[in-house]
Amino acid sequence: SDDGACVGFAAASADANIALVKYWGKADERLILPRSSSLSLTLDGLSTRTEVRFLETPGNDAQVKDDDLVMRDTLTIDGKPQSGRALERVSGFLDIVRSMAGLEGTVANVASWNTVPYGAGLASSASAFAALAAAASRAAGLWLSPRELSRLARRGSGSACRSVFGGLVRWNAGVSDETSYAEPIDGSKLNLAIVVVSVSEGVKPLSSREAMERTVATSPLYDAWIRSCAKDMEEAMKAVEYGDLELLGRVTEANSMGMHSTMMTARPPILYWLPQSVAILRAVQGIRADGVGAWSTMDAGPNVKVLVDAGDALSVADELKERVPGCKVSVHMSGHAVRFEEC
Ligand code: 2P0
Repeated sequence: SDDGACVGFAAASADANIALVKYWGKADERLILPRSSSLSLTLDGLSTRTEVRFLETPGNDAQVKDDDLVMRDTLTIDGKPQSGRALERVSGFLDIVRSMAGLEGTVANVASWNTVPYGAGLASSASAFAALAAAASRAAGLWLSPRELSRLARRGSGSACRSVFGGLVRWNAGVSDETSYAEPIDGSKLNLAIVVVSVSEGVKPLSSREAMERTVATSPLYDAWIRSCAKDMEEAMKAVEYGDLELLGRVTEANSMGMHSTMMTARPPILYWLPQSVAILRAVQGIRADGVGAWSTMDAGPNVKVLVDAGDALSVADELKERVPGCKVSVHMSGHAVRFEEC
C-alpha cells in the first residue's frame, strides 16, 4: 500500500569493501559488536544505491482490524519485491532509525539497486546496509556524523560500518555501541587494487551470520584466531603507515587462511571453498613466485580476491585468466565514502 503521506525521502549509494584483516565473530549479537577489530579496502565498481521513503500511517491505529489494510514496510531489490527474511531484516533495521527519529508511527518504502546482481555472490550486505543507513537516516530527518552513520550501519550488518568510508578503513571493535565504529586511515603510501576472481556457485551457501556464530561456539581454534587478529592488525597498520605492500599482503593472506581454518574446525565444519577456489589460490602463489606482488583473501563464499598494487592489477587479472581457465575476473580500484543524493 502506498497511500500514506510522505514524511521524508532520501537516496544514497555505498561501495562494497573487502577485509584484509577479517571480522569473524560477535561479542554482542544484538548490537553487532565484533570480537576483534578489522581492516578493509572499500572497492569501486561494486555498489548499492538505495531510496527510502517514510510514510504516515493514519490507518494503522487500533480500530483497523482488517490485516490487509495495515500498512507495512516494503522492499524491492533490483526491481524485485522482497518478503520474508530479507524484508524482516530491513524492517528491523528501520525500527532502529524510526526510534532514533521519533517516527514510530510510519512505514517505509525501500528500493535498492546493486551494480552486481543480488545473489551473484558479490553483492554484499556491506554496501547494502551502508546505503540503507545513509538513505534511511536522512529520509528520517537525522543528520548523522560519519561516525554516527558508521555505528548505525553496523547495526544492520557488521561489515557495513566500514563501507561508510572510502579507501582503507579500520573498524575498532570497541566494547559498546558508542565505541564500535569504523574510521578511514591514511593509505597514501600505497596504491591498492583488488582483482576479484569469481567461481560459479553451485550450492546455496550458509550465511556469514550463521557461519560465524557456529565458529565462535564450536571451533577449538577460535580463541587462538582472535589473539592472532590483534597481532595482524598491528602489523597491517604498520605496513600501511610505511607503505609496505609486501608485509600487508602477507598479513592479508595469512589472516584469511586463519579465518577459514576456524571455519573448517567448526562442528559441523564449514567449507566455502570449491575446487576452482583452490586452483586460484595456487595461481596466486605461482604469480608471486614469478616475482609479481599478489596476495589472496577469501570471505564467506568460493570467490577469491587478490590484493595487488594498482599498477599490476590488469596484468595480474590477465595472468589469472590464463592460469585458471573458465574463471571470471574484475578489477576494482579503491572506492569512495557513502554518497548522499540531495532531493
Ligand atoms: C569481513 N565477513 O570482515 C568478514 C570476513 C565475511 C568474511 O563481515 O552478521 O555480513 O551482518 O555482521 O558483516 C560478512 O559478515 O555479518 C563479513 P553480520 P557480515 O568482511
